[in-house]
Amino acid sequence: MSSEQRPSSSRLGILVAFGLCLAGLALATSAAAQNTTQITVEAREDCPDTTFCFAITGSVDNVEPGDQLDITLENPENNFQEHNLYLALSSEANVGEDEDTQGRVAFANTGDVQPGNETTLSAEIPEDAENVYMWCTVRAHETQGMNQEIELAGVEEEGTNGSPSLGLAVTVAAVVGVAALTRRR
Ligand SMILES: [Cu+2]
Repeated sequence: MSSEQRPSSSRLGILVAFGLCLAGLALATSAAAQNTTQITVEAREDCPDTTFCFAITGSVDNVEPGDQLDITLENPENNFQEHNLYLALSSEANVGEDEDTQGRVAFANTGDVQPGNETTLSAEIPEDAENVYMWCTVRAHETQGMNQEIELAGVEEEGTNGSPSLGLAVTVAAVVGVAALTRRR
């Protein structure tokens, strides 16, 4: 490499490195974006297959870890009992078992709602969640059908494309590259 070519090639290198910086920051920022999903859950006492159940209005198909989930729990006035809604990681709940899930494992809950009332709960889905379990803690409602599991979208293996760690790694590599090139001149 001749001495005249060297300054222009390192200038090009700096431009490429700055470009990588911007791409890395964009990746890191997009992966951290938080969405809000609004659903309504009706507490039902006249379910087709079970004594009690939840009936969801609205889609939970695109709820991701780190998102905000706003749930309005409605207890219709022709119901006879109070109901509530608790949210936990499925891994900490007794999903599909005959045993009640303890309320203390919940990361959010509505408290009891009497017939004719409704309440809205704003919950942030934990970043390490894969599936979320919602259930009613009143008496034996959970094992009598008042439970539902939500499978989260966008749950990936660590280090795959689009993760915050990849974006940060690209940014750090680009900054180190700029520092090295600047020192050489
Ligand atoms: Cu209930």
